[in-house]
Amino acid sequence: MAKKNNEKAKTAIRNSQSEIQNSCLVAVIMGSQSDWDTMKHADETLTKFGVAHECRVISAHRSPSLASEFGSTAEARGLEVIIAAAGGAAHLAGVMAAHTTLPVLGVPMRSEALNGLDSLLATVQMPGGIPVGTLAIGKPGAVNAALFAVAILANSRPELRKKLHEFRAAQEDKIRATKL
Ligand code: RP5
Repeated sequence: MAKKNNEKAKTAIRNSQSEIQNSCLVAVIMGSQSDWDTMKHADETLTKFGVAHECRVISAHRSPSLASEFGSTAEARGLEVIIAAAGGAAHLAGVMAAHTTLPVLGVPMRSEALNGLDSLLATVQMPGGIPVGTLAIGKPGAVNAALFAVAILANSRPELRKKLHEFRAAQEDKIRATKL
């Protein structure tokens, strides 16, 4: 079962990596394929809201030229938000922010060595002048980064704003209906 899921994850990343898609509004990038299990939740959330997006593996350290090229061309390709996830010495979001004025949302991955504290500090502690909006470690951060991206896009897209209101109302209904 785990093997099947892993194959599915690999295919999903391969498909999304095939071409740089010009029509995408959001890019979900991550430092390693090992981040996909967490970042698939950002992918799922954006899909739920019908937001055109691409998911790719780009490493600030292992593929620095690709990272630089991706960040520098993002605006011209029509992207409006970049979600960048990385773990450990997590520089991906910061490197993206260094190359673009688009909003960059960083998602720290839960690392084996320090449980994500390393990723969190590396992502959040940007020098003044190059902002990264950092979300929570792991899955909640992946989901919230996608919701934050939707909120940014919703500023100029009433249909997305409506969907966000509906999402919040459904969430509240669920809490109100919970019987213990
Ligand atoms: C980071 O190093 C990645 O974002 C990942 O979270 C971490 C470990 O990567 P792998 O060694 O699993 O490829 O660059």
